[in-house]
Amino acid sequence: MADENVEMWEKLGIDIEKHNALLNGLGPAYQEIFLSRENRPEGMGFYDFVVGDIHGIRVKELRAHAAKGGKVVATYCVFVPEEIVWAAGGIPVGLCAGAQFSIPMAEPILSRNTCALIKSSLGFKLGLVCPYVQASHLIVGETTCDGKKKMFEILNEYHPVYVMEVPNKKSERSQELWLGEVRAFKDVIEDLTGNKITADSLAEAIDSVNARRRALQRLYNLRKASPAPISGRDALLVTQVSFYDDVKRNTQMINTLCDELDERVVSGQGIAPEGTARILVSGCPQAIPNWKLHQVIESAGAVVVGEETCTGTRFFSELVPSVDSNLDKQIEAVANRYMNIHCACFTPNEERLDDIVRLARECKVDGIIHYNLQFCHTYATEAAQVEKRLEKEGLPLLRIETDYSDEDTGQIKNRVEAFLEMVKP
Ligand code: BJ8
Repeated sequence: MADENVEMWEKLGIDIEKHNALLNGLGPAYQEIFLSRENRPEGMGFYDFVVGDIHGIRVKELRAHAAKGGKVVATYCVFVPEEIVWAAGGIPVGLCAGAQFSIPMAEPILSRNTCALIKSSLGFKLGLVCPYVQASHLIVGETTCDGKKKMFEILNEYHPVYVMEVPNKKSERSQELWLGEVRAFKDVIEDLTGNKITADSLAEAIDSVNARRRALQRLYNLRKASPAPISGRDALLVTQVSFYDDVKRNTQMINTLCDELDERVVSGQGIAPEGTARILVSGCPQAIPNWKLHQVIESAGAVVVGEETCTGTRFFSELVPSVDSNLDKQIEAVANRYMNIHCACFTPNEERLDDIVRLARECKVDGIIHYNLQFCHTYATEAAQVEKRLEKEGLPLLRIETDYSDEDTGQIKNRVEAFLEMVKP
C-alpha cells in the first residue's frame, strides 16, 4: 500500500488500523470472485485496477478537486440528481454501503432489525473507514424508506447531511413536490459550491450523464446475446464503479469494454456455453463489495444476464430528454426523469412489475431471483406482487432474503441450485 495513500487517509481522519482490516478482507474476496475467473474480457482490466486501489486513486482526484476549492457531494440513492452537482462544478459520489465490515460499528446505535445497507452506511461514518465519506463536503440523503430517513438524522450529528423529500406516490401533486425538491436542491448545491448553474452547464452535465447511461444500456443490451459475452459479476462491477468514477472516463471505459463484447457476440464467444441457465436478478441494490448473490448464482453454473435493481437498470434505463436551453425547462426534464425510477418505496408501483416482465423476456431468462435485504420491508412486501405477476406470466421465481454476512451462503447455494435444476433449459 502506497505511503502517500496512508498519509492521505490520515489527513482525512481515517482509522488506519480498522481501514487496513477492511482492505485486507477485500483483496482475497476480489481474487476469488473476479480475478480467478477465466475468459474475462480484457476491458475488465480497468475495473481490476480501480478496485485494486479502491481507496487511493479516485480519492486522490477528489482531494485534488477540493484543494482547488471544488466540492464533493456524496449520495446513497439513485434519486439524487447528479446532473445538478456536475453542473455546479461539484463531483457527486455514490457511496457503497455494501460491506458487512462496517455493520458492527453501527449496531450499538441502530436496531438490529435494520437493513444491512443502512447499518453499513452509518457504520462507515462511525468507524471512520471510508475515505469517500471523509472526503465529501455534504452527504445527500432522501426520504425513500423509513430506516434510511431516520438514519440520516443520526448521520447528521457526525457529518453535514441534506435530505431530499422523495414522494411516495406518482401523482401529479407528487410530481410538483418533487420538482420543488429538485429546485431547492439546485439552490443548496449552488450555495455549497459558490457556483451558479446555467443552462449551458446543466446541458453539458445532462449530456455527460446521458452518455454514461447509454454506455450502460449498450452493455446491458450485449448481455442479451446467447451465449452471454460477460459474466453477471463483471457487469455488476461495471455499474457499481460507475457510481463513483469520473463520468467521462467511465463512459469511455464502458464503451471500450462494449467494443470488445461486440466482437465476442459476433464470433459467438460466451462467458459460459450456450444452454447455460440465464437469470435476472431483481430487488434491492447490491453496493460494492456485495457480490454475494451473483457469486452464488454463477458458481452454481448459471449466468446472470440482467439486474432490475438500482445497481442495474433503475440506474440508467431512463435518459433526461434534451430540451431547449432554458434552465427552468431543463430542471423540469431532470425532475421528470428521476420520477420514473420504479423504487418499491412508491405506492402503487405497477411499473416495476412491468419492467421485470419486459426484462425477463428481453434477456431471454430461464428464471428470476428476487433479491431482498433482510428488514427491507418495501421490497419484501412488493415481492408478493412480483410473485403473483410472474406466476401469471409463467416466469419462474425464487425469492432470496439475506444480509451481507456469509452465515447463510450455504443455505442460499442449496436453494439456488435446486431452482436452477428446475429451470435449466
Ligand atoms: S431508489 S431502492 S437506491 S431507496 S435502504 S429501500 S434496501 S430498507 S436502497 Fe434504494 Fe433509492 Fe429505492 Fe434505489 Fe430497502 Fe435498505 Fe431502505 Fe434500500
